[in-house]
Amino acid sequence: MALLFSSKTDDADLWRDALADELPDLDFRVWTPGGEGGADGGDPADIEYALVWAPKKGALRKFPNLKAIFSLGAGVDHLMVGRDLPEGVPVVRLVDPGLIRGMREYVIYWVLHHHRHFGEYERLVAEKRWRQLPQADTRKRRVGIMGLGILGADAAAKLRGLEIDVAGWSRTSKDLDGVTGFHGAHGLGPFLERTEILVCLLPLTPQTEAIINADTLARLPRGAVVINAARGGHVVDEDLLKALDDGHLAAAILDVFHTEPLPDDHPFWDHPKVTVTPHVASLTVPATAAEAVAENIRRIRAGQPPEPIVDPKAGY
Ligand code: NDP
Ligand code: OXD
Repeated sequence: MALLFSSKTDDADLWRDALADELPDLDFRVWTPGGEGGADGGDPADIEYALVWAPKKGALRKFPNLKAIFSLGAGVDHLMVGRDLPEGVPVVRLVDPGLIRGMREYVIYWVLHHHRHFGEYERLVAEKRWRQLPQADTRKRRVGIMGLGILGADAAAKLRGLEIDVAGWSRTSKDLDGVTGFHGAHGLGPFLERTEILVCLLPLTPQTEAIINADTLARLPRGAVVINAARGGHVVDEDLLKALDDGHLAAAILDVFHTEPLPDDHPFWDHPKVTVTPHVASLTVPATAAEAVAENIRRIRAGQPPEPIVDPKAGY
């Protein structure tokens, strides 16, 4: 029985080696990028597991013995929308310690960049100007994290470790040590009103699509900073640009975009208040992620459900 691997960007050899360390008996087969299947996937009846990013619509339906679809990323929006997945086969999210560490670093780096005015120092130093700006009190710096899941909760805890005043917003109520919790539609306004640096770590679902828009941005205090490390679909680009241009927002750090790679003519590239990173806030690390995939295969072999399974209704 075999695992089918398919991705245009992830390295099949790294995954093969990492999974072989964990499960030497696993038959690892690479599928045509894009998920065509067929010859290089071998006999469809052999396939028990799929490890994929964004297979073509309906492509996973041809495997009658498929037991689980493992996402190659923490986000599953690319899998849940328009893929026509086989019914009854669980989609399993990736929880990778390497991915968690990477996201934590990205968030802390950019929060501190703005908290300590390092962008302004870069500009001053470029003009050979020796000027010391007032140092804000860390304990009064109010960071707000949208999404308190695997990645958001970790980033919130690590920012708390720096004594930053952290709040979080989630769908259901959360009680995280030292983190001021807000949840649901009624909690969004008060959460935004107290947030100087907004970090988006939400999954992209019909409920969270376009959530960073003119109305929500207007609720942030003047001079706020937006960091989006989740999905481009969370942001209404025109509204963000307007809020930057009219001075309401001080800066935006954007890692994810509606179209990736970001098109050459997109205004984000050249905007003086926007920093673009190429969807690298955190990359899946096969060496650590394979452990989680292997553990779930062991669970399935032992008759237990894999975890965490995506709730198709919630979309994440
Ligand atoms: P999780 O599923 O663990 O957490 C999602 C969080 O969002 C939960 O706290 C959930 O609330 C909250 N949420 C979901 N829907 C809503 C809603 N309608 N209103 C309010 N809160 C909501 O996800 P992860 O932390 O693992 O990942 C988050 C996202 O980060 C991924 O979906 C992916 O898009 C992105 N990502 C980006 C990367 C990059 O390199 N740029 C790398 C990895 C991930 P509740 O707790 O109540 O369920
Ligand atoms: C992910 C990503 O979802 O890399 O893991 O964006």
